[in-house]
Formats: sequence, C-alpha cells, structure tokens
Amino acid sequence: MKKVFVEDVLGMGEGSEVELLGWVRSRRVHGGLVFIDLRDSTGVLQVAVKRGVVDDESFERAREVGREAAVKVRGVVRKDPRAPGGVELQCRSLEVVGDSLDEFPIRKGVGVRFLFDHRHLHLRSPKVTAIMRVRARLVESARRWLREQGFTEIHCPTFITAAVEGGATLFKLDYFGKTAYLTQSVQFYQEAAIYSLEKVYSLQPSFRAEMSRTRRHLTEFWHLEAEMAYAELEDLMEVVENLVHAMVRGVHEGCQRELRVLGVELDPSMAEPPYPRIKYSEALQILSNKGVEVSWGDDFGADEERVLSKEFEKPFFVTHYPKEAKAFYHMLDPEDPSVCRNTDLLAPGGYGEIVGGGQRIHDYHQLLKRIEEEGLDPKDYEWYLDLRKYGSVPHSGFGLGIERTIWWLLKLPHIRHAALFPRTPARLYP
Ligand code: NSS
Repeated sequence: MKKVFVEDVLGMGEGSEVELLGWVRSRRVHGGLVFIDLRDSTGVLQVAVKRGVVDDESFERAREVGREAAVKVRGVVRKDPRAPGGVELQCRSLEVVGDSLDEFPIRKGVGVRFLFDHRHLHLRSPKVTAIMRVRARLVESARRWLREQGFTEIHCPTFITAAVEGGATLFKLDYFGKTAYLTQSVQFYQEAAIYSLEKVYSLQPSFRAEMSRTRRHLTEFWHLEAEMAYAELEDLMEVVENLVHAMVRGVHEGCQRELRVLGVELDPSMAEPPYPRIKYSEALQILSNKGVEVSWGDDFGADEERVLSKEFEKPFFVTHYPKEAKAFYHMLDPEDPSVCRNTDLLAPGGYGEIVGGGQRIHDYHQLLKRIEEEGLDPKDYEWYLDLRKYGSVPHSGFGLGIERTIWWLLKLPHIRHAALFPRTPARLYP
C-alpha cells in the first residue's frame, strides 16, 4: 500500500484504504475505543482504534502507546463532522515503529524557558512547524525575486579580521594564534564582487556579540544582503520595497495553511510599494511629538523604533541619519555632509528595523578620511580601500534580517521563535 500523508487523507473520499506513518500527538482511551491524534509533516489526523475492528495486538498497542511514539497505521477514511478537519481514520492495524521510552516532556502549561531548553522536542509542535514552513517560503520567495532581477548569489567567508559594523559587537576567536572574528555582515566581500558580477546577494549567518536582551536581538541570525554597482540610495530603496513585497506575497500565496495554524492574518497589500520615506530629522520630530526626546546624532534603539513605527501602517524608510549614528562606510550627503545617504527600513506596528543599508563611499580619499575620523586603522581596511583605486563606481546595498522579518510578519512575541535553534546571550543550548 502506498504511504500517504495526513494532508492527502483530508481530501480523500469515504472508504479509501490508506497507510500512514506518523507520530502520536495525543491519545485518549474510552473503554473499547482509543482516539489517537496522528501527526506528520503535513498535519494532524484523528485515528479511531476500536476493539473488535482491529486485531487484539493492535488495540493493546494503541492503548499503551506513548505520546510522540512513531507509528504505522492502516485504516479506512471516514467523514465525521465531529473529527477535527471533518475526517477520521478508522484503524485496521497499528504498529509501533519507535516507542517513546519516557513520558514526553513537553506538556500544556510548561513555561517558555522549558520549551526552549527542550527546543529539539518543541520543534514537533504544529505551530513551530508552521513557522519553519513560513521561513522556508519567505527565503524561497526572496531568492526567486533576486534571481529574476539579475542578482547572482555568492557565498562569503565567516572568519574575518576587521569589523564591518563596529568593534563593540564582534565575537573574537583564536585562529591558529592570530585574532579573528565572526562576521557581522558580508557587505565588504559583496562590494568586492560587484566589480565583476555587478548585482550580488548572499544569505548566510551573521554574528553580533550584543548583550541586549530585547525581543528582537539574536547573537546569530540569517542575513540576506545584496549589493549593486551603479546604484544610488533611491535605486536601493526601490529594490528593497519590491523585494519585501515579493517576500510577503510569497508567504501569503504559499502558506495559507500555516498562517491559519498560527492564527495570523497577513494582508499583502500592507507591503505594497511605494513605502513612505522620511528623514532622520523628521523622525526626531515625530518622536518628540510623542514625548520621546532623542539627541541629534544618536541612533534609535528598540524603544524609539517601537514608538515611531506605531505611527505607520506600512513599512517605511528612515533616511539621512547623522554620520555619528552609523558605520564609517556610508556615503555622506553632498548637500549636508553631517548626514549619510543611508536608510533603515522599519516595520510598522511597533516592530522597527528589519533592513539597514544605503549608498557606500566610493571615493578613495573620502573613505580613508572617514576611517581615520572614526579612529580605525587604515591597515585593517587595506583591501577594502583598494576597491576604490581601480574603477570605483557609485554603489549601494542592504542587509535584511530573516528572523526580524518573520517576527514582524507573524507577530511573534520574541524573535527567538523564528529560529530553529535560537542563539541569544542567554542561550547556546540545545
Ligand atoms: O547592522 S545592520 O543594520 N546593517 C548591516 O549589517 C549592513 N552591513 C548590511 C549591508 O548593508 N549589507 O544589520 C542589517 C539587518 C538589520 O536591519 C536587522 O534586520 C538584522 O540585520 N540584524 C539583526 N537581527 C537579529 N539580531 C541581531 N542582533 C541583528 N542585528 C542586525
């Protein structure tokens, strides 16, 4: 008999005979009748095991089987309005493929810390499964869109020797007696690659040694970054808004079932371009009107971004941050060199930054000056400076946090729910 999935069974006619392989999500015994909720990668199905209908061994196995044991079930499909999904499987035989040796530790009512201590088992929950499916679809949609726009995917190193986003958040490690770090962003490697490939993107982990215990920080996150030759800030914003829209549409089209499981209503029109564009100075004004004072020159933290982004219905760009708020590589605005031609994309409704990027300094002398002004050693950035010596062109790029984006789209209580095995200052296990 051909193995079928729960999803297939839900669409089958009365009387079909099937064999399913799955796990026992729960089991209820009512005298001569045992109900098993059978879970596989596609959903949950109620299986009714009745004494007399199945052989005695199968009935005993069903009565005794532990939660999360793996089982093989043969049976007949019956429509039953009382069953979840309107369909029930009437069991003909049940075999245990892999029993549960102990009581499955995940139970209703255990706390969040317990769930993440047992993340390796928690992953079996239909909600986590749904989040991981959304994540896969989100990434797939991004890749497809970037490929269609002529971007080439590249893969960059993780061991590095100098900071991209400031020394304070570098993870330091010993590299055969030399000091090395884990990358915060592959941006500089992408900047090297645009001189041959012109439009590139990467999707790989970035690392930040940030002790911030917020709902939106991980120490390891998946970073979707892209870089384009001959692109200025305005071109970049267009790419970002169209990409985000394509990602949201992809999830909406491909994940209806998952969104239902998660109880999330996703309206792709809220991500339809164009997105509002405001300058940092205007953002300060909005914040001030809301009673939040930020001194000129300070970057926004989680609190400021929460207040600011509650004022918007769509994602929105904040541009032209003061140079002291941002990294040295940002191009200064020729009309007002106290600010950069950079942008952050903030998600509405209190979520805040999901993308950071902008136009890069492409002039050798200006870049050298900014490195020196920031007190950095030009020797550490020799190869990066070299790129400005040979046919340098205006260029721009950005980085989008995959977990941040999922956190926003699915309205998760904390970013850690968006990662299979999250890494935060307090969590390195499992
Ligand atoms: O620091 S960023 O704002 N910008 C960069 O790293 C640039 N070098 C990217 C580029 O232009 N190629 O980080 C970009 C995004 C940010 O908007 C977040 O969505 C995400 O990366 N990010 C994080 N996600 C989770 N946890 C942490 N700690 C984190 N830091 C950044």
